[in-house]
Amino acid sequence: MGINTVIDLNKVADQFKIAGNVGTIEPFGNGHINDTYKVILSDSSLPGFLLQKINHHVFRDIDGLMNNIEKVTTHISQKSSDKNHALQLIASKNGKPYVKYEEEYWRIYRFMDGLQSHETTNNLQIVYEAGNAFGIFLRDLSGLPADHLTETIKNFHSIEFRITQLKEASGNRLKKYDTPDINSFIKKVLVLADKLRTIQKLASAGELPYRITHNDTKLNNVLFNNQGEAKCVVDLDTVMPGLVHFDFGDGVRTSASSAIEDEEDISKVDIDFEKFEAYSNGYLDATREALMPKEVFYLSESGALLSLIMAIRFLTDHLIGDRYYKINYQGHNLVRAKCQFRLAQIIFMRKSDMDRVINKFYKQS
Ligand code: ADP
Ligand code: GN1
Ligand code: MG
Repeated sequence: MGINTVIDLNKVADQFKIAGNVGTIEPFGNGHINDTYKVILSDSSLPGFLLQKINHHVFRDIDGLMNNIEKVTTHISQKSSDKNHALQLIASKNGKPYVKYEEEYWRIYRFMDGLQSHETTNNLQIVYEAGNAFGIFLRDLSGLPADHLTETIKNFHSIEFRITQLKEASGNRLKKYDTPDINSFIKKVLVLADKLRTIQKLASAGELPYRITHNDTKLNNVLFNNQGEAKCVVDLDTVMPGLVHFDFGDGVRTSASSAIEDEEDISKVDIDFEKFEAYSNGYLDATREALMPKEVFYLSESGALLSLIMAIRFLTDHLIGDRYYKINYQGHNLVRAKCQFRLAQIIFMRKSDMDRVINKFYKQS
């Protein structure tokens, strides 16, 4: 019997301090890395829980990871005026933030009843709110020194590291991938990567500050109420020292795109400028005072950078046989890579238009 049967999941949930009897445990969410379940209590009028199996092939230092999450949730909850919507870990019966059960690692959060995430949206209020929520997240955590957190995945958004990984994967790939179209695709990706090295170079030279950033600012990592107000930022596994460009860029990639992340019809892939305006407005409303002008100056390059990093990561995973991301079908990672590459190209071409928008909202108070 596999670990993910109902019986095993009940045994896992039983390791935590849950007030009430567990009724059902159902798969939940659309994450590419961890396995997430909703724990519903027998008395369904009581709030439920969110159970997660942490992917320990991706997150190698589980102690360091959970230590980060404890520090971040505590800090945010202290800052928040809305404690009801602050993300809260539930301790194990041994008082630990996670449990090791049959060689897998598990944790539980309080379930945020009445809130929902969106995979994509055309509602500009939701886009504004997503930008604003991630901006507030960055601002709130600016009071916590960046070196207090462990780097949960080394070089996570380093373009140089991702290029090296792609070149290695390309060099070691199986014969079946040795097609002219994949070769020309890899070449095009590397050409654009070469044009997007500035942000990292400046950071390495100490000209852009490392802060505590979220590093996975996808739209579906914000929970909203029924009025479209952002109430809670989730998915804290990659919260660690980073650049504001990683957060703003990944937000643009997901919240301001006109297509889903794995759109097969490349002609549908575009940046939606109304959404870009709304996201920038929301983000800068929260961070205007916290950011240095130099950080703001390079925000317009970050959407292309993060889309390209994602294209490289998906392409690399495709070439090594889909070992990192969950896939729904054969070739899924290549479809994702092509979509993200197209998005990166388009955003790169519209850099000066983006600059104008960012400047407008930066100067507006
Ligand atoms: P993954 O790392 O796999 O993306 P997440 O932590 O983002 O996992 O959780 C998956 C989804 O579950 C999120 O997109 C969000 O919709 C939902 N979610 C996460 N945490 C909570 C919570 N505490 N309460 C309610 N829903 C949540
Ligand atoms: C992964 O876990 P999830 O689905 O929120 C990935 C992110 C990517 C994202 C692309 C730890 O995020 O970096 O941006 O997929 N997380 C990790 O959809 O690699
Ligand atoms: Mg997530």
